[in-house]
Amino acid sequence: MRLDYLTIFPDYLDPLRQSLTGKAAEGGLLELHVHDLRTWTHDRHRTVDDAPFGGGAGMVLRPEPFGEAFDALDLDGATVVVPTPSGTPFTQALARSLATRERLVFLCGRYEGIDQRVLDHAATRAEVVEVSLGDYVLNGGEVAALAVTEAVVRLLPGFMGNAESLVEESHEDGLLEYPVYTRPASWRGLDVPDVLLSGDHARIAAWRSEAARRRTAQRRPDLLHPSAAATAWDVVPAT
Ligand code: 6GU
Repeated sequence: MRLDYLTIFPDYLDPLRQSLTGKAAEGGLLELHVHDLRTWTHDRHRTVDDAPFGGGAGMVLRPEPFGEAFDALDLDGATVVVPTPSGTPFTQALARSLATRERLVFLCGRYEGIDQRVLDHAATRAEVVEVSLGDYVLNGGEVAALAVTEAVVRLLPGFMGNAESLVEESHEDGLLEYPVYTRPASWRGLDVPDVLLSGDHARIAAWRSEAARRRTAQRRPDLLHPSAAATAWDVVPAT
């Protein structure tokens, strides 16, 4: 898979070179290309933004540098991913879908956003997906692009050593993950649930499935009953 990032803060994406994504790039599973959007400016100040037409606060990223970048990077056939709080919610299902693409191009916005025509134009040359990590506001798309990248790349065949840990984890089955424990069996007066020490694999599986259900009902009722979505995040329970 080839990944391109257009950003005015290329250093923000340095973490891609580290840890598992960095290894995957070194091993040839990934090709990473981080581009400074200012590469495609021509004025002395390398201007990328301007005031919004119609007035209002903040600045908007101008279309021309993106247009030149699209031409230089040959966008055709790629999937363009635009992190924005007004995007469609990024989910494990969307991560799985993006993991099937040959090439993702991330457009990282800053300020009030990217001129809408950038997205409209890109949509004539590529598939465009606007994604949001959740209902809160980040300063720009870079951190979100890192999050999306990590969620997608770990699903690529050959990325993870242990494919089973992929199947067992939160959201793969539509539920949150059950609590996990390791040694010691007793620690600071807190004991690991007996059933996990029993060696009875059927009972362990039943306990885990019930624990996952209980946790999901408490923390994310919307996952069990989609109509509960509106109230799901109003409170943070103690446990
Ligand atoms: Cl994907 N981008 C930005 N800039 N802010 C966000 C977000 C994305 N998701 C939540 N807040």
